[in-house]
Amino acid sequence: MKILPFLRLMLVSSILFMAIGCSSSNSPLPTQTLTTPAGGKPLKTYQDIIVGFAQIGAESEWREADTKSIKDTADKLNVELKFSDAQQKQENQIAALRSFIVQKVDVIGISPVVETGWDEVFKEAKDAGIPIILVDRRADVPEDLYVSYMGSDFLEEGRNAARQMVRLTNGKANIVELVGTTGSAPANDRYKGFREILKDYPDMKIIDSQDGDFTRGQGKEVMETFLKEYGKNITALFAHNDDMALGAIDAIEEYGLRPGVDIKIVSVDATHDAFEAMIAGKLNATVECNPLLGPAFFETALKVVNGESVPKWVPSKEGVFLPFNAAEILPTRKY
Ligand code: GYE
Repeated sequence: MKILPFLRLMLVSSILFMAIGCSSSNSPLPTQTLTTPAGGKPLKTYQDIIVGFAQIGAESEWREADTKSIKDTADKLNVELKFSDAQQKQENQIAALRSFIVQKVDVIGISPVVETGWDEVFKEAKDAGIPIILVDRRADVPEDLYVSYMGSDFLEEGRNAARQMVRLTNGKANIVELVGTTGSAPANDRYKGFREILKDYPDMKIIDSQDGDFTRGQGKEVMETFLKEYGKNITALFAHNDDMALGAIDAIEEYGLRPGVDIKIVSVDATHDAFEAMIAGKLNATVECNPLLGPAFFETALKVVNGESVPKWVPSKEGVFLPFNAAEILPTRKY
């Protein structure tokens, strides 16, 4: 059959267009028909994979938003999700990982409660051929024991908190610090990053620093002991998360001082409640830490199952929020 040159051109370009469309990783993957570029095994879709997720617990507003993001994304994509809540205990997370291995899940996601002590169980997953993705918190293990880490730059968060503190106190303060869970990546790095900046300000003194376990209850209790010991000498508080800052705000008010005025307060996360506290003038700054990691996690999980390469670190993009426009920004916040 004779085809007009114009028609032939259209035919060729539409075949080309279809081919490019099929190979794009953003297009929805139809079941069965797709094969890997090498022409080997059929590619898997979200509906084909089983994912195990070992969550830390429900210690903070941040963690609740993170869990919701993971569960909602699994529902939306139709991924079979096996979710475990470790109640903030490493041994429970290790047990969850072992049970995921027995259940032969395709991928494991984990937010390790602390940084160390993971080598053995991660190796068991590797030997079983199950890739591990670190979500939110890092683990101190050799790089071959996990495929990707997605989460924040906690060191930079600590530095940003210190920059805000210097600004708020004009470089002169007696600071108390509420540290996150001992041994956890965000606590270790926020602690370090904060000091990195303060070392250039000799009048910024950290007079005490104690573990508040990232919870509101502990934040309040530890702040009470700080106040009992140092009273009005405290001029600033750095809390490693908003929940501890909010607990401390209660303690400061009960003690008879004005949070945000007598004691300048900087924390991390940028949750709804922290925005409310800024609007009320009780919190002076919050450094953003994004918990909405579900979509990126499942996208990475599917790529890993299909043998695609993924970056070793997917950093979150984050800013700092201040009281002056908190009321305007709050309605746009997603956690
Ligand atoms: O800042 C805190 C939570 O690991 C980044 O854990 C997370 C931290 C977050 O409990 O609120």
